[in-house]
Amino acid sequence: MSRPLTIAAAQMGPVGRAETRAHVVERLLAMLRESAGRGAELVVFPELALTTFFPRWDLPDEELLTFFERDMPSADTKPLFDEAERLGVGFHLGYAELTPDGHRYNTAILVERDGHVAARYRKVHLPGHEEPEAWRPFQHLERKYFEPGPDSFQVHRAFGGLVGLAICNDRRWPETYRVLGLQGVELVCIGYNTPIHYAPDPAQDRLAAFHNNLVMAAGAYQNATWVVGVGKGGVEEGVDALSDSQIIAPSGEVIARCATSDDEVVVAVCDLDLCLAYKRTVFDFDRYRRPEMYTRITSQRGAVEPADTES
Ligand code: ING
Repeated sequence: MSRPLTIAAAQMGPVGRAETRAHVVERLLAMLRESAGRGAELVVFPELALTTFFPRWDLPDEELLTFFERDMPSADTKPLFDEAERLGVGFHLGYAELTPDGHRYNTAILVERDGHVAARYRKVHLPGHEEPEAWRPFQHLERKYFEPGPDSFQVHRAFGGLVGLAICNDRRWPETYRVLGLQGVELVCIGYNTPIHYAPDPAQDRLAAFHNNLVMAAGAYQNATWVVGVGKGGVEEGVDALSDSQIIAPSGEVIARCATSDDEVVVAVCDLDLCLAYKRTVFDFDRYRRPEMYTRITSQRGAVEPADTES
């Protein structure tokens, strides 16, 4: 038995501060068509795919709000929805959302092959800082510009399987995958915009690609799910961001990986039934997990005080 789903990771190169939505959508359409031409049924685009990574600047409100979408689709993005439906291809798209009642989220949607929005997720783990910090070479003001998503990680029936969404920093937290794994997830779509330089601890910079694969491969294997991680990378407005987009099997193996820091499509046939080979053996949660033993660590640190090198 197999349930093949052909997936494209549609990585983006830099998006300029002044790049129009229409021009970005043209780039997305080109990758959508290339993906469809190579048999893809689902195309995964990055986090905040429609704009530059604007949290790198401290912006006045009037400019800040130009980076948010009030409608999805909007007049600028509708061509993407229309072409996808014409091609019978679904897609994942990350963007900055401004809701009618004024809430601002870092959002991702999953659009099925018939054009309906099968899932919408708003980023739970917001990294960075709440106010501008002058010592940084660039800002990371997601915690100022976005509210944390109000909903947890949710699995949706789509593309013949069980699909979950997560965004960027979410991929670094094991809870993200386990909350989805406990719902039987078979595919996790994750867009990211990851500056390579991590100002609070530059020693981590050299490990950006290593950590990117580490967390997604671990999440995939430990929850018996496919993971598709897709970046917007390259030097964007002077800041070098990680590309390294990849399609990861439930085994934890990378079966397709981008090789550039530009707009690049990689495609793989992902058999969703491969998840069952792990869910029914090593990660048979009902048989082997011991949740009754975990409650002591779920929400609190251990009994021993963590080493406090500050003192
Ligand atoms: N970006 C980064 C990410 O989690 C970051 C922020 C970079 C956190 C490096 C820790 C280390 O990939 C977003 N947008 O979350």
